[in-house]
Amino acid sequence: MLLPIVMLGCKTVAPPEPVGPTPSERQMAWHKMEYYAFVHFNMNTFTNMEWGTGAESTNQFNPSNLDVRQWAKVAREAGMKGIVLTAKHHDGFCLWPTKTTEHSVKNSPWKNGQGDVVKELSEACNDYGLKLGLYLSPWDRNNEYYGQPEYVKIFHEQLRELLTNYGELFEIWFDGANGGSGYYGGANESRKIDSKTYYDWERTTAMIRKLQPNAVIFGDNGPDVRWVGNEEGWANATNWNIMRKDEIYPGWPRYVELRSGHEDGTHWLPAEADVSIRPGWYYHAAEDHQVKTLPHLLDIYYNAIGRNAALLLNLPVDTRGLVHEKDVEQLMALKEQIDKDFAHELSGGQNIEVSNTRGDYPDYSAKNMLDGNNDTYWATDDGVTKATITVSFEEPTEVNRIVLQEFIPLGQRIKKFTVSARVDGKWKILDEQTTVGHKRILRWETVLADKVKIDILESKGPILLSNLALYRAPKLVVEPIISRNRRGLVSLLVPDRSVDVFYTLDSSEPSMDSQKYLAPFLVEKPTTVKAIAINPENGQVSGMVVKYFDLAKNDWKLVFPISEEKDVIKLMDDNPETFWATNQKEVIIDLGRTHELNGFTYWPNQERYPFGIITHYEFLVSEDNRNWQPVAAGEFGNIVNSRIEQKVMFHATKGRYIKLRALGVDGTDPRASFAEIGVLTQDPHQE
Ligand code: FUL
Repeated sequence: MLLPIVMLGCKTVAPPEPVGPTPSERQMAWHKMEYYAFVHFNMNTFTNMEWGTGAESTNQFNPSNLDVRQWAKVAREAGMKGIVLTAKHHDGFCLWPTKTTEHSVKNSPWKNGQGDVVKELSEACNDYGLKLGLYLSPWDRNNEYYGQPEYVKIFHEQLRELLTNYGELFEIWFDGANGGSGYYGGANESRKIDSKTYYDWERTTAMIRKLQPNAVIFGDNGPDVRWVGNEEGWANATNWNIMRKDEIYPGWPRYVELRSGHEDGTHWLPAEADVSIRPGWYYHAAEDHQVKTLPHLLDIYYNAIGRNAALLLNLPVDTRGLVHEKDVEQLMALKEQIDKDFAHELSGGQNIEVSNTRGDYPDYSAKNMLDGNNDTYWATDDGVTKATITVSFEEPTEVNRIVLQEFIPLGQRIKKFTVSARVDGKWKILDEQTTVGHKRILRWETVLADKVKIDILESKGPILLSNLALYRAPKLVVEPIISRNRRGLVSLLVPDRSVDVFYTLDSSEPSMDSQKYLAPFLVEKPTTVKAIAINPENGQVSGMVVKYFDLAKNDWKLVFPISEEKDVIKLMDDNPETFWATNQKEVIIDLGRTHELNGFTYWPNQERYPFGIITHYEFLVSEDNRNWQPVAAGEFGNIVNSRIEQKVMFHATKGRYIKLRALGVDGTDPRASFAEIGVLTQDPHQE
């Protein structure tokens, strides 16, 4: 290869040679996007499914108020750079009026069959400065020809329509789920295909390259972007952009390797981390209370983008055709916090020293890491694979974040590094890590340092860094999570332990003058706990959280059914995230002694795929476990769609034993499930 040679006095300084595989231009453009939205919106939205069978009627697709501009506005305001839409999911329904099948919007009541969701979104993305990507499921549970060569033609034709009619696309998304049971034009059978050969991937790729040369192709094995190996939104701390691609095929089960890449990879194949803001990919009203919290979303951000992966965050658009208010709220909370975390860069105006600079030439100087331009970089001499970068502050400075970026157009190199700070004259290692790649972000507890240094300990070649940035993120101030264990011990937890928590037990508003939370405390009697979090540094106060606890369950015993299973405790451990299920349709609990009871509570199963949710109940009370008094019976209205705690009040009745009987259970599973049962000796609303 002929390299341009720079003359410097009598010295020549050649640019570094690439190391290993390098990204294509389209991959580089994609790397810069980092954060974009997934939208799962399709037939499943209306059938309340995650995977439709393909037997759905086109009449079922009928959003009441579809507004793709709202999606685009939300994505834009959230700081995302694009949207990937499920143009067709496994059930085969097409969101555009395709010529290839009748199973599309053109036969739906929405806009009298005149609508085209893909077109509308492509226009909205244009207007909001977003890029558009499309998900086209190879698996099609509706199409009668699925499994035969005929379907592959249809699939390719669908792809052609999408690639030609909707402007520039940045990503084509192919899912790994392939083949299995389905409707298949009424055959209702199971069909198997060979995911390596059936779809003619070579032809598929060639068509995309020809019609959308700038679009990256996502698939388990790329060819441009790989799956990160989980649907939780995180990559491994060690994450290479390269993989031994020829070993991988759609459905490849070596998830651990997908999370970390291959150090000896043969192809550039970076990871995209996909995760939904709710448990499901599609909208289910039952999950309205399960939108991910800010601390959870922040962890996703740092463990995906901060670990050299792109983040594809899913918004399950609802049956109206809108991103739900609760999702919008959390997205904006994430944006606000990220903006705060990276508000002030600390190293920019400071003195930066490096142990080696390529040819001592200014084009490769350390300053290039601080110029906010990722096309310039600091580089070391050939053969120099260890180096130290030291940032000296004019005065001791608080710091708790670092962002590092390699100049990846010439390959990913760094294998091991540490970050240290000089605190009170002593060096302290803050973190030891492996890869950097396009972007690595590290978090640690705030230190007051006059110097920060990065020791690169191992690299595959000369070191090339385009960005180094230090930050002092503020403390995360969010509402405490109030929980009680079976023994009655109440904890008030916040993610940042240096944030103070104050609480009251007498229903008064908590403030800085209230009791400060130091350790779990006992709440055995009916009590309302109110709590806030306060940042001791600046007095920032979180929202207030209120939780009512009735009797603690320490002395409770399950007396029917008699079970040796250790999980039985989960129906009365004060933790609705855990559950117990039984074939018996009733449970009897001994409360340990007689109480005056005024009501009971029932938490339905909180699993992603719940079963055994009680829809119709009877509740009985007894003093002796023989003579039972029915005190309440009825329906838990809408419990399947909204899986929140149910509270039922009844006339004050004395009793030591309680019986909850399931008169109706949702679904076909023979069991009834109980995430939590409680009693009310007071009306929590009267508190
Ligand atoms: C999965 C699919 O099967 C899910 O339904 C969803 O689309 C997700 C993003 O990919 O594998």
